[in-house]
Amino acid sequence: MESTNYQWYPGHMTKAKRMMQENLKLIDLIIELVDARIPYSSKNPDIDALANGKSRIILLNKADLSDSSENKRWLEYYSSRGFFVLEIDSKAGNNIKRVMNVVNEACREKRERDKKRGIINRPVRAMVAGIPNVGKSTFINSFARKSVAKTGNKPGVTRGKQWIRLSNELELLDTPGILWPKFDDKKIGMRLAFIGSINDDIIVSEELSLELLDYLKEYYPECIEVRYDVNADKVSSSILEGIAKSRGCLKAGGEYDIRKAADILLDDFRTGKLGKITLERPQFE
Ligand SMILES: Nc1nc2c(ncn2[C@@H]2O[C@H](COP(=O)(O)OP(=O)(O)O)[C@@H](O)[C@H]2O)c(=O)[nH]1
Ligand SMILES: [Mg+2]
Repeated sequence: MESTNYQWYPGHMTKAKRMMQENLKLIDLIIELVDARIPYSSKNPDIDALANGKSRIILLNKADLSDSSENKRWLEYYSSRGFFVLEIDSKAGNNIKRVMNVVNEACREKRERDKKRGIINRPVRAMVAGIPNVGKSTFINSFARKSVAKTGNKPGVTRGKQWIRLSNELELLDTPGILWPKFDDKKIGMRLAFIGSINDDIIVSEELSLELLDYLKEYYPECIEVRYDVNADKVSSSILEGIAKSRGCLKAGGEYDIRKAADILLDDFRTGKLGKITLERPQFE
């Protein structure tokens, strides 16, 4: 299992890409997980070229942590781009039962094509994919538990790969495809760091927290005000100082410990204590 704060080097990316290309040969359907708090930046764009011709599902995972009105807009956005979409919370299992309906929708055309060619009873093969820490393993466990329990099926082994037989119509590759996060753009890198998906060491937490505050004070000022009792209508460095003050983050000499306040803010955001927050707005053309 890949770990949290996975560091990506060119070697990792090449390997992930190669694995993805091999797995894509075996499947009909890609179930791609993105993080509902950053549905754009947590989606690897390279997959679109590699996935040419496959049925596509996008699941907005961790929807328990994101803004539900923004979830709706993102679902619309990806749906308008030809994806089948659903918001889910893999950890609590919310909406997981509906995934099978979306799978069936996404595969309808393929099944009809098969039928016309006289191919019957060939299950659709799917793979779960996404960047590290987006919730792939949690989702597979939850989805498999919910589906397998109903059908009483067992995992199967085929062509050297482990498949989980979810129904007579669907088999899921039991190891997810790891997509490489793409952060050539500094903004994207920042957003991936906000959710804790790339190593904190790359960007110092103080800088990161100031960037987060720039966004929060514009879109979710009440979240800052409610949690820290700090007026959000100030420059971000003053807000951070206000957080240090209200949380009693002091250094030995009595100075505010800004680094500590930054870590509190980032941790509160990541764990949802700040509220349900989405950090990106879809751009409809
Ligand atoms: N709040 C929340 N946490 C989740 C959800 N799905 C996964 N997680 C958490 O995200 C972390 C990474 O999940 P994991 O399945 O290991 O991600 P993977 O690297 O893509 O396989 C774990 O701490 C999970 O408990 C979700 O829908 N909501
Ligand atoms: Mg995993």
